Amino acid sequence: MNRNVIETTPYSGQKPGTSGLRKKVRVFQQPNYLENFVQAVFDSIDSCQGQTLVVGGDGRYFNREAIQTIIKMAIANGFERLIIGQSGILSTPAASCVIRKYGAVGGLVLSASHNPGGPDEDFGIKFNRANGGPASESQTDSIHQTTERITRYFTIDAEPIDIDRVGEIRIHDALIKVIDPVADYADLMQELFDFHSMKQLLSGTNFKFRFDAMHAVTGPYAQEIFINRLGAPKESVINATPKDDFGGHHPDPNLVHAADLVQQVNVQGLDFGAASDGDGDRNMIIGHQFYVNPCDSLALLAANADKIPAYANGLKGVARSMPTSRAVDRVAEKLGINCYETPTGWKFFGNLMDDGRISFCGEESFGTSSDHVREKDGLWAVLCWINILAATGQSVSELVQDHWSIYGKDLFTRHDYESIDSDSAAKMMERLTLSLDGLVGETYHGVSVTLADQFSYSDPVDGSVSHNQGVRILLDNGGRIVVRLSGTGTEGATLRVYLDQFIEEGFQTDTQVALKPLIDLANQLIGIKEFTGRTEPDVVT
Ligand code: VG1
Ligand code: CO
Repeated sequence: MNRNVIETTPYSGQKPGTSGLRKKVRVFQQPNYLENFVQAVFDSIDSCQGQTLVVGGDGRYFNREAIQTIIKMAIANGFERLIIGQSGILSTPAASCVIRKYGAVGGLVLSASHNPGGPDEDFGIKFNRANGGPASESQTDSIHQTTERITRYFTIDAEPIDIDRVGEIRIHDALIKVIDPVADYADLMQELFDFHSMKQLLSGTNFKFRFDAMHAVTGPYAQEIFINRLGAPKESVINATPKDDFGGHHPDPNLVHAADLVQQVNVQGLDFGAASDGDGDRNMIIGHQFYVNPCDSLALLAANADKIPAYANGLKGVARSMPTSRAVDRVAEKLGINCYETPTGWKFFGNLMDDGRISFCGEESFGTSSDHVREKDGLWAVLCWINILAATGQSVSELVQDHWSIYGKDLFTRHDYESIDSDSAAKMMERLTLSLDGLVGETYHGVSVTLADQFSYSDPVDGSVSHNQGVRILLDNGGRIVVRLSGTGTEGATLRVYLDQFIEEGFQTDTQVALKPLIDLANQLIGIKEFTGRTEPDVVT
């Protein structure tokens, strides 16, 4: 094999964020930009020689070019087997499943998740390790350090590979397997759930369901699972063809961006609606005229896990990201299992699962999953709901309201301020952090601050410590304010303010109205208007 050693020079800023490296497509299209990062990933692996690498993505613009580049570099770096999703498609959870199933040393997932796609939009790349989960912080730090001093990368001369046909291609010593991106994942889902009763529900005439794939990666998965295997009518899956620009929309499953789905469910009187994001790891759950907050969804799934065959013997434990409401903690307490609180991002759940400490975990940002893979998994969450709906015969709203009547309700909202000036955002966070010590014991409209700190996480499995994972302000009336800057944006900074409050009655109250005093206090303590000039958030979830 003729391995070409190509000289290169570093780009600054190739630092993976909450979930991989995300930049504008045009940034990735600069000469050697992608190559530098991919080589740094390969250099972070002990040895690529003879190993298996999985490659796939959410089908967004630039995926195909990136895959051709990666194939040649992977072969030059000594990989012996490459597993590639047909047409470059692999949802994030499917990539995790395939890495685990075929004993790969890791995988490259090409996605910027729910961020828009197209020539002027976003691209991203993340490395998942042998357990199928996101690279650890220490590994992404080492990748970043390598990109800052990189001088060369390896590649070979080869014609573009046909990735649209399932089959095997040999180049030099490497075997390239183009696989059906759906089959392994769909088989895994079939092992976990009670497909028999779910099929009765979905193929019957009493239950109407709609899934919105948002022109993103889950279309083919949803068609195979819901329609082919579970017998749902064809019209159950909408926007099912992946497009490289997601049809010009944000493939982000929330009430704003999945408004069509919400309208169909409400106007047509459907029983259950769900949507997933660009790379298939997020989920939104709605019933008729009823929105399920993701924090509640996690708690409810944990409380009802005994109805799902794979989890019927009990959960080992649960975990949630720090900004996620404490609804699942209440379930864990009742079940007598541990509940872990981790920083934002899926990379912190992997160790807990590998160590057998947790079965379910989730984030407020529409992410829920279990130890069947090491990523969050949108369709898995939807299937959990269908399984529970089939087992109980209850509606979405009945299930949630029953849950609240047992556990109480954690009102939760997140306010995002997008594309704010990065320097102002940094100054605002600095000022807030410096003020924390003085906040404890202060009283605002009769409510006192009991704790104010920057969240640090000590991983109980490997002992690593992650500092500065977001500001927490706890109040003596059960309220909580969490503040952090996003690590997935590609333009300026995004401020996320998370607000939650536990209540034991009055569950029908409007969340924004009920949380208004907390929202006002947060705005005042953070100084949002003062530092950013903004008076209203851009997105409220
Ligand atoms: C956001 C969410 C976080 C999630 C991450 C990746 O990160 O808040 O909970 O894990 O996106 O999800 P940030 O740093 O912007 O808040 V995905 O579906 O975008 O890969
Ligand atoms: Co995603």
